[in-house]
Amino acid sequence: MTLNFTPAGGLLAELDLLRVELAGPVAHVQLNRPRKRNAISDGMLQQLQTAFVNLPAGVRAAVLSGAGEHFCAGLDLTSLSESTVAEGVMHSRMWQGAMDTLQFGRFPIVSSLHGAVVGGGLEIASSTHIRVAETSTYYGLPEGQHGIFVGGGGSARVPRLVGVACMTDMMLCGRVLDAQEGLQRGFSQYLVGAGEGFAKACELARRIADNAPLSVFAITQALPRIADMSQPDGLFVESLMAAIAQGDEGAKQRMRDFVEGRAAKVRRPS
Ligand code: 1HE
Repeated sequence: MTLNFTPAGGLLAELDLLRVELAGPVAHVQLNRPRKRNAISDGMLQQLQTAFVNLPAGVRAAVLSGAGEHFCAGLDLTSLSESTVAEGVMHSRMWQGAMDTLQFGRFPIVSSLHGAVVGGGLEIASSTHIRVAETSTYYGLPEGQHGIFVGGGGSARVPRLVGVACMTDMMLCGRVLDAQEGLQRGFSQYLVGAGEGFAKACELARRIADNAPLSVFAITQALPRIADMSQPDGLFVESLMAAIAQGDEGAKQRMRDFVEGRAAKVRRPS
């Protein structure tokens, strides 16, 4: 699916390390530093957070992509100079804050992955809600080889996708997963051919934008928190969230539409 994107204006147009464009309820944010393989400097990280906080109120889903041959080469290693331990902690907290902005923001994000998705690039992808990978995609955590550790929420999010054992292998042994392994293990939910990722991500974002807002809120905000709770606590929160979502007038209309034969049925995949 192709959407008719137009460049965003105002503050969003000033973010020189990103490209931000809008098509109705769908926004597209692109990491736009291809000559450095979209390596994330502090300034770029701040721009990413600024973009997602400042997208217009009408945006209901976003696509995140990377310009050039790779999605993202991770942390800009030139910035990891002679920092002190205290600066290292604050730097990691800054990354974590930006990644929380993506995961727990106002709308779901579909990332369109290709080429290298490594280090902080994988932490960014892991903070999005749906990941579409092209066949060129590969996943790595070279932090282990660089003598450092993940710092952008990777230790919390990556094991929730692929498990602690897989992440340990990637970091200790330098294991790199290709697109097929990434799909099988849970890095991506979709695998598509070369050059097809952005269109697929747009199609999914457009579909997400049609969902009822409180249902989307429950899925993106309540679901990951419930998964972290004990089962009795999670079930209690689930009941509250279910009642809130179904009490919404939009949800009631959708259920009337189904009962009265106006809504689509669930079909077997073709
Ligand atoms: C960079 C970076 C970078 C490329 N920081 N400058 N991430 C990594 O350990 C990955 C390091 N990068 C690579 O392994 C490769 O560059 C890629 C596999 C991503 C791409 O390879 P390739 O052959 O397409 O490009 P290239 O020739 O290696 O790089 C092109 C330029 O981008 C080159 O600069 P130039 O001035 O010589 O042209 C590279 O130096 C530059 N470049 N990647 C800075 N990462 C919150 S904590 C997160 C911790 C981490 O993310 S650690 C993992 C860091």
